[in-house]
Amino acid sequence: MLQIIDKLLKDVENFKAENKEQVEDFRLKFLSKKGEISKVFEEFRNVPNEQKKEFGQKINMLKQSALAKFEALQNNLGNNDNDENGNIDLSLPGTPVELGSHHPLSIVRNEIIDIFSRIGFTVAEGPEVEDDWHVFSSLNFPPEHPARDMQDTFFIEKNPDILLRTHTSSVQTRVMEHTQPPIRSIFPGRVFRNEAISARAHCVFHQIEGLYVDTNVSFADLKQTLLYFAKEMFGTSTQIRLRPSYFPFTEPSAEMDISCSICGGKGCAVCKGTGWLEILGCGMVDPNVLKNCNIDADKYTGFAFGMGVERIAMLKYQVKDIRLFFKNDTRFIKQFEAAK
Ligand code: 2NL
Repeated sequence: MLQIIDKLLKDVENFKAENKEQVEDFRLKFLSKKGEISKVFEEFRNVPNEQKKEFGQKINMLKQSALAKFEALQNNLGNNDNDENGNIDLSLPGTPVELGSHHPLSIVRNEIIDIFSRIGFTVAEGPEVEDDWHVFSSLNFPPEHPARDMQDTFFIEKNPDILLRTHTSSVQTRVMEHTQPPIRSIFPGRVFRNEAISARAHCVFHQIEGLYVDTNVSFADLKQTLLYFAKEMFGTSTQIRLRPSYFPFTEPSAEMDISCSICGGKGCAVCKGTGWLEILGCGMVDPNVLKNCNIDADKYTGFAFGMGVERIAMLKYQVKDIRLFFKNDTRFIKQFEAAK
């Protein structure tokens, strides 16, 4: 029986087909219910137990090589674009390349970067694994501030000085430490918080912060810059309002709302009837922060702001669950914008 299998292996290997009929002959001879390989499988029953392993492997190999050969024969015929003289027809259309699409978070991030680039902001990036100084201490976080808590911050290997950044402000500190004003930059990046994952919160998300430091930078500059941003991002009829707030690194601080882009401010389900949507936090850079970064706080002032990219994308595209951005389900992510 081993000889039969070896012979069949050779026959399969040497089989040549020039047309569809011959490919079908191959299938009938080797792979059909009454074909040679089925016969070998039937014979297998009579093989003594101690030889079953060796025979079984051989028969399976024969079947696999016949299947592969069958596929190869079919492909050869299918892909044969040559004419009867063997010349290739170069006028045939090529196989189309399927284009991917941009992730909705990339689309929104690029749009925000674009809007601020048009008024002279540059882009800066920095490390995701940071030290306490750049994430907290330089930014005026008191030692006992709750954001430093294990419950909010991911620490690396029990070393309380090495952590995953909880905001991109650490990049601003790095830029200010090495650059004298004027500074006008935005800082996009991934940030990490030790939070339970839900429809509204994720432990990894994206921020874009902005910083403008120069002589005579005022709260009016902050308001005008953010009004320009809101109108570019959400439409020219968008209005903004600022509500007093608190951040350790800015004083005064505010939260900015835009008039609801869905109902235009009349009140709807998205803005919960208020007509306003909160989109970012901002304020005048606390002089302590400037001093910590070797910038003369008597000479210079600055404003800063920060926003969550997921929040803006959820508003823009009416996405109800933040987890959709991280699943990489192509049925979701291909809906937004085709790659160009
Ligand atoms: C928010 C609020 C904010 C900043 C971020 C900042 C950075 C430096 C100095 C001063 Cl280096 N401020 N960033 C300021 C105000 C608000 O983010 O809710 N973000 C999602």
